[in-house]
Amino acid sequence: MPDTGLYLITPSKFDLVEFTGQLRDALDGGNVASLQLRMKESYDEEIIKAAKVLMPICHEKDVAFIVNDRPDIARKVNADGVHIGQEDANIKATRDVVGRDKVIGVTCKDSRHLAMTAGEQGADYVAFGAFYPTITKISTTRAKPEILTWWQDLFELPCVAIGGITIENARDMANAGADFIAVCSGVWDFEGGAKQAVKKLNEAIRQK
Ligand code: TZP
Ligand code: MG
Repeated sequence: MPDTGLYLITPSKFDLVEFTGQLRDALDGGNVASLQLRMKESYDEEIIKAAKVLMPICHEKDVAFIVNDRPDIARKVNADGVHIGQEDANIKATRDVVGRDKVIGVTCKDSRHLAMTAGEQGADYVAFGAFYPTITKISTTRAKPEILTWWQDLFELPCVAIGGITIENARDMANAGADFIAVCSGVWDFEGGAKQAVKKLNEAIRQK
């Protein structure tokens, strides 16, 4: 099985100058597959401005840039993809907005049915969670690691594990079958700094 990838998620609110430094630091720590811009408390103009600043930093390091919730903004800034929830736009409408060559990721909570439906409708990855307690997202479902193993055994489409993932539990997610682990506070709030967090997460998810 290939190594599990690291998928970073931005905090929902941040100072752009400060976060730019934190992101550069994080990306110096080791391999990162993608960054999701998840600005839940900002105006469109702020999201677009952040995308314009952060996306080139990601692209310098071959990190895919994914916009949360908003196919329209993903298209406007020419991001690499969009991550949508069950309450956001549907997959077919999202595909029409972002185009065939962009990534569409879909939150499937703890539901096998939602994940299979997302796959049938053309999602490029499915995300399960939350696997551990998290303060980043308030009302969220709890998923068990078995859902990752079940998905990995049956389907080719990548699965992303999300919710409360830290350097302590990342290996369990990788061993359960996560193609990617998505991490927010486990990186940005790590006491040793974002660079160390990325380094240690890489060590944790590397297959031996
Ligand atoms: N979806 C399910 S849990 C979650 C999202 C966006 C929050 C992930 O953040 P953290 O800080 O890694 O738990
Ligand atoms: Mg959403």
